[in-house]
Amino acid sequence: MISERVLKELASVLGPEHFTSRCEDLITFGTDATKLRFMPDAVAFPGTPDEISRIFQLANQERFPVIPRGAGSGKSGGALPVEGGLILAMDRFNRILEIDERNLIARVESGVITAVFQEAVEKVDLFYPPDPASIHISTLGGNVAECAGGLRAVKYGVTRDYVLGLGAVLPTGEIIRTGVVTAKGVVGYDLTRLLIGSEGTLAVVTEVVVRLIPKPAYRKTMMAFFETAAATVETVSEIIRSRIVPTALEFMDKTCIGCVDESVGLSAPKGTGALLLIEVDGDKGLARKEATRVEEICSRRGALEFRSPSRRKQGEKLWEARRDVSESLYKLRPDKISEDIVVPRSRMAHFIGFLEGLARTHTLPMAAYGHAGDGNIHVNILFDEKIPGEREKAQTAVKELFLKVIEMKGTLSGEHGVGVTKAPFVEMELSKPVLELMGRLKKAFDPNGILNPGKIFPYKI
Ligand code: LAC
Ligand code: ZN
Repeated sequence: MISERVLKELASVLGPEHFTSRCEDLITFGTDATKLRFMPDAVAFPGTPDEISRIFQLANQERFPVIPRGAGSGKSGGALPVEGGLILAMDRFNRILEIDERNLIARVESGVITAVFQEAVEKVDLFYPPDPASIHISTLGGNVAECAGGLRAVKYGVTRDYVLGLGAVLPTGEIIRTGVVTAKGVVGYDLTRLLIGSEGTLAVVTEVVVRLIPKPAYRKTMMAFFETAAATVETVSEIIRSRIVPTALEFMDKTCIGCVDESVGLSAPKGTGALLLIEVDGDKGLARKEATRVEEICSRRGALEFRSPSRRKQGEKLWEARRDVSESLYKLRPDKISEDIVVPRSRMAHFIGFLEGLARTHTLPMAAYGHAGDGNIHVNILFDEKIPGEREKAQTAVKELFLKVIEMKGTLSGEHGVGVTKAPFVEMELSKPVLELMGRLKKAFDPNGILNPGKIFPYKI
């Protein structure tokens, strides 16, 4: 609990309009896309790195947790105040500082919504590819914290592949810059990469320097329906093997198709077990050739139907429907655990077979969709908390899922991070010396453990 005296001091650092400890204001800041709930003691809306630094000085002195928060769209609970404390809402860091068209670099504050930034760079014919499904809500700071991926990662890579440098405040109060504002730079340790994906546990990012690329001249969306999920992912493996790298190569099983169908009208052919949503982009001639080859592979693999919407708007509607899959699954059950495991792309069919078995054993509805081109599948286990035993059943299924993923030399998280939800499982993937080294790094950044405690590590550090 933060004492009344300290709350008053915080209010004076921030100004009363940028600080609240009123219970009714706090509730929304205690939850995120995991739908787990905790209660912070207060919320601060800092406006400058200097204010964040002063908050940290106070937090070290009084030993209260500080939890940075972007839009709260995280899926592993990274922004949750699990031990109470002060939420640092980064909403006021909302300016695009510079789009440098001569150097193809942009500087942007961490609270800017990713889609807003993308639109701004696309206006000048440039491109910032990372596109998490939450793109219309999530912020660049949140994307950096989690090293967000997204639909286009298969061709363009993830957040870390675009970030050149950061402006940040350390939990010990120093205001720092990491990396460069040039196309290259190798001076010193790569702290930029260390902070990317550190889930808000090492520093608070205030500014992001990213590289931009030219906007692709042409885009083409395609959709292929298959009888079985296994046939669908085998097609993905073949596309990858054929040295075609689509912009996006997304998979949706029958359950997911059913959930988005109402809003988008997919009218899947009879007997559909799963579909692929594919985009190619780049030079028009080359992209069209790739599209033809993708179509050939799909039909060779027995696609029930292959479509390629001629109008741009129709294609966009399909991608928006894809972005809505996660939320739309709540139509089936009020609760779900959504995972984001990754397996080798060549072994996806084997993995899908395992998932079908898992659903049968645990008699819970499960839905799988996601970035098949990366081997990154969102496994959703649906349940109803109110039905006795269902949550426990879902948790047992998660444990079995993770065991399988590790056995397949996969990883527990491709893009959502460890946060709170995967912390109990992290030792399945990370060895003791690795986790201990991470603990020592955390201590070096944050000796008093005030920044975002209770995340990543399965034990208190
Ligand atoms: C998606 C999110 C859940 O791809 O990562 O829909
Ligand atoms: Zn995803």
